[in-house]
Amino acid sequence: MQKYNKNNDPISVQLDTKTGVFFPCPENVDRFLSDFPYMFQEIDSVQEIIKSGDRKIYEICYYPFLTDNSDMALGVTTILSGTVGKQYHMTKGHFHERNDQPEIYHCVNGVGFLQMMDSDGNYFSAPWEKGTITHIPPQFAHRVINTGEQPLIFVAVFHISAGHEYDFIKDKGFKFNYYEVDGKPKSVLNPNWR
Ligand code: PAN
Ligand code: ZN
Repeated sequence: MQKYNKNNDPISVQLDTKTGVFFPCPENVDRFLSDFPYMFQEIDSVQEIIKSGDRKIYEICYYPFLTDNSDMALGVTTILSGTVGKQYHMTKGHFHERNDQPEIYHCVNGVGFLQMMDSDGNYFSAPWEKGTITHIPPQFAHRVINTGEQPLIFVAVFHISAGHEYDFIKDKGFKFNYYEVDGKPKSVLNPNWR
């Protein structure tokens, strides 16, 4: 995240849970397929999409609540519906740099799964729908999959100092990937895992 001024007064922000429009949005990040092609297993489909102009997979709006002695933040993520080949759209996924930093994710629209995994491969997948709130303990990587036909929108609450560590997931992936099989989501062991 960028550097922001501190504000010790209470602040309220507004989220439209149907559209994901969040106001005010001081920092918006779009993630395209070409930003994380390695997460998707069907290489021909990945190359075809990128060659024909790329595709936005999700966007995040970050809002920092910095005071003189605290650093809470919100991130509102909207994952567009779709698949790359048969693999559903998802976030990159990451660990936190700090090993004492949990996070709360709150699904406000759509359906899918929140995958969580520690570095030993202990793995959990929480089925998600509008209204599901999940506590992600420290030292668990987290990644969200949109398996529905609507945008999947979720609110993340975390400390900015938690940091993002993407390399482990980039190198090893998650233990399981989600594919559309006969119109339904199916979890399949990642052949590249370990
Ligand atoms: C979230 C994520 C956001 C995007 O705010 O950063 O959903 O996912 P990736 O960071 O994996 O691309 C969060 O977990 N913050 O800690
Ligand atoms: Zn996180």
